[in-house]
Amino acid sequence: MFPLQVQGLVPRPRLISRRKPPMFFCLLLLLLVPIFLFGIFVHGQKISYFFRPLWDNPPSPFKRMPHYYAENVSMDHLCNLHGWSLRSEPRRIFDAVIFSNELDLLEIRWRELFPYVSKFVILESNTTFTGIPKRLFFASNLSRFAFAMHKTVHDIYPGRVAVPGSYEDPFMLESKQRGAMNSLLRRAGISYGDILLMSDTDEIPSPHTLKLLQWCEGIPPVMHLELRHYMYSFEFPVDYSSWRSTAHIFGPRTQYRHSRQTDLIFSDAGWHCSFCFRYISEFVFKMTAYSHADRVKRKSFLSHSRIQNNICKGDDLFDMLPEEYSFKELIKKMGSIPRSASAVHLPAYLIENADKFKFLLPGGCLRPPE
Ligand SMILES: *[C@@H]1O[C@H](CO)[C@@H](O)[C@H](O)[C@H]1NC(C)=O
Ligand SMILES: *[C@@H]1O[C@H](CO)[C@@H](O)[C@H](O)[C@H]1NC(C)=O
Ligand SMILES: CC(=O)N[C@H]1CO[C@H](CO)[C@@H](O)[C@@H]1O
Repeated sequence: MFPLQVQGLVPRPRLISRRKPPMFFCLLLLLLVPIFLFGIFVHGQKISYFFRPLWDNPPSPFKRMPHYYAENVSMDHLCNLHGWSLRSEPRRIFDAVIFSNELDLLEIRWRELFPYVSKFVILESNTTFTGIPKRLFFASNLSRFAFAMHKTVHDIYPGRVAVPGSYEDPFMLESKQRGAMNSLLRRAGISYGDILLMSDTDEIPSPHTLKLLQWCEGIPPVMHLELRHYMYSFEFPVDYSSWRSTAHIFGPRTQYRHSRQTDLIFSDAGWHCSFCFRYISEFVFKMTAYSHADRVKRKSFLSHSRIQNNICKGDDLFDMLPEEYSFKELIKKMGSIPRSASAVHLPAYLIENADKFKFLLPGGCLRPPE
């Protein structure tokens, strides 16, 4: 009895649901397909970034060199721990940056590295990498850097303004400026055997890293510097992913670059503070001047209130997903960057002048417009 009842009951709902659905499904599809297509249209980049682990291969891994340091340990002992030996005299260090508009970070960088650097070499263009005319932020704020003028070699790169409507490849303009940096370095008097640091203004090697480069014999001729990556301020530590900056023993074949040059990377060698600006107007400038200006997909991305909101939440300014090559890493990094309350192991000049640089420290996320 019982099984029969079940058999009799089961087909009925099926019959009912067979007759009605077509109309209903058609309507549903009619609604969902455009929503789906619109979603792909609007979030195409996000979707493709989400599936990056499927379509992109990770770059070949770096070989991480251990880095030993503690306060007040002798240079001799530190060199030995790395398998190097102590030199009888220090190497000269040349710190070369192509400057955009990071005035505050440039000041922290130069104050922090001043005792170790022989020459600060700085190239500033009067256009951005995207071919937009740009004020000469460094040249018009020289008084702020007067303390380092006797060590500074500065030049202005005559940029070309992009013709409206034409496309200028920002990476092309960037590489031309790197070429100009090579001749500026020679003018600065660099010679074979000197240390040359190639980094962006916001990639700051730590003083104890420079001391090792200066004082140890046996360091590799080229190594990347693994920097702790921060976003907006030292309140938002992202990870240790920053690798582009390099330290070279200058030689006949050294060329100024900002890309992968060797498999060696020196661990925990400093700080990379991206978009660490004092004023909202500086964020807007950087977002449009930057080699990835194409990431500004909508005008609303440049709205001051949206930028301020994202800074305080630790959210991405371009509404993008992190560039990760495994789903595990991607999911770990999705969403806002968690805040840190630590201001330990930061540049000493920043801590000594904490009042002047509140915006870079915990609790300082609110930024004036300009
Ligand atoms: C630093 O080292 C020197 C000698 O190596 C020692 O005399 C001095 O007390 C040390 N200072 C601290 C703060 O440990
Ligand atoms: C940049 O400088 C060069 C050389 O001084 C000049 O010819 C050019 O007009 C300048 N461009 C802008 C956008 O100011
Ligand atoms: C602090 C300071 O002097 N800032 C100046 C830097 O240069 C710009 C012009 O490029 C001026 O507007 C700032 O006042």
